[in-house]
Amino acid sequence: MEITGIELRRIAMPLVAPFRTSFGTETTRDVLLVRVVTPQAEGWGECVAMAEPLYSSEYVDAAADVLRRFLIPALPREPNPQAVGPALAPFKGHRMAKAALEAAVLDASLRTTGESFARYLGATRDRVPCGVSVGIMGSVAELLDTVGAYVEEGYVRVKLKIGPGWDVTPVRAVRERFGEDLLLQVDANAAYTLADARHLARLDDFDLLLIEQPLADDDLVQHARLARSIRTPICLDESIESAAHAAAAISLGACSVINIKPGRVGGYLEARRIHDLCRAHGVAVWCGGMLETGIGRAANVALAALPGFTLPGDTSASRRYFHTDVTPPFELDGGHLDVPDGPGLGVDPLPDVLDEVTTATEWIRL
Ligand code: OSB
Ligand code: MG
Repeated sequence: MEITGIELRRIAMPLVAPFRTSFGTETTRDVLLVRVVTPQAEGWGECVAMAEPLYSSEYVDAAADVLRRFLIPALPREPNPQAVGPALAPFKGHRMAKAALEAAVLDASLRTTGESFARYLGATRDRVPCGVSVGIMGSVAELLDTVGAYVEEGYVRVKLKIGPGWDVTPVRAVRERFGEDLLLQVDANAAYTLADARHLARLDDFDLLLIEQPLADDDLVQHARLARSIRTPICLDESIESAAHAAAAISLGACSVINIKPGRVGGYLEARRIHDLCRAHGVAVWCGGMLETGIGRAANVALAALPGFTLPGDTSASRRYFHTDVTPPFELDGGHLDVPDGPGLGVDPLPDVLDEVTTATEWIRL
C-alpha cells in the first residue's frame, strides 16, 4: 500500500463570536486541511497554524508552503505513522505543518487497520471532561454573561484569557459571581514579564487551578523564578514545543502543569511522549485547543482520554466555535464529550459542508 497523492485544502470557518486574546482577535478560522490518499483509505489532518504568526512563528500560508515544498516530497510513500517524524526531522521547526501531515498519515493507516486514534494512542476512557476558553471581553458584565452561559451548558472548567489591564478585576468578578466551586484558570498568552511578578501574585487570592504561559515562550528560566514567587501553579503552553522542552521545563521547575497541543509539538506521537514524560514526573497535563474543526477535535478528544490527562481540556463542543462544523458536531453531554471509537478519527467530514467552506484545493501527486 502506497500513498498516491495528498490534497491541501483551505477552508474558511466563521467563528460564532470573535475570540480575543492578548495577541489578537480571531473572527474567522482560516484552516489548512491535509488529506492523504491511499488505494485502501484516505486520512485527514488539520493544521492548527493561524492566519498570522502571533501565537507562534507559524502561520497558515507558511505551513502550506513548507508542506508542498519540503515536507510532502520527503514523506515515505509507505503510510507508516512512526516513519513520518524521522523523515521530516531534518527540516527545522514547522511543527504544526508536520503534525497535520503525520495526523493524516496516521488516520489513513488506522482506517485501513480498523483501529481508532484513541486505542492506538492508549486511551483509557470513553468520554472526557471539557473546559471552555473564554476570550477577553469589552466589559466585565459581558464576561459574566458569557461565562454564565457556558456554565449553564455544563462546562466543568472555565479558562479566562488575561492580559495587562484585564486580569485581577475580571478574575475576581467571575470568582465572586460563580463561587469557589467553579474550576477556574487563566491564560496570559505570554503577555507579562518577570517585572509583573508582584502583580501576578494578586491572582493567588482566587484559588486558580493554574496560570497558563504568563511570560514569553523563550523565558523558561524566568518562569522558574516566577514559580517561586507566586502560589498559583504555572502551566506552560507556547514554551513547550517538544518532549525535550518539557523535560527542561520540569527539571528547571518552570512549570507544574503542561498544556499539550499536538500541533504545537509536531504531532500526536510527540504529544504522547510528553504525556508519558509528565506522567512519570507527576506533572499534570491537559489537552489544549486551537479552535479546531471536528477533524482536529476528534483526534484531540482521543488524546485527552489518555490516563495522564488529569485536568479538563480546551476540548469544547463544536457549537462553542462554529454554527456548522465540517463533521457531525461534537456535543456536550453532562460536561463531557464522547471519545470517537470508529476507525481512525472515527468521524468523517461532511462533503457538502466541506465544499461550501472550501476556498482553495491543491492536489499533489506522489
Ligand atoms: O493559548 O490556548 C491558547 C486558541 C488559539 C491560540 C491559542 C490558544 C487558544 C485557546 C482556545 O485558548 C482553546 C480552544 O480551542 O478552545
Ligand atoms: Mg494557551
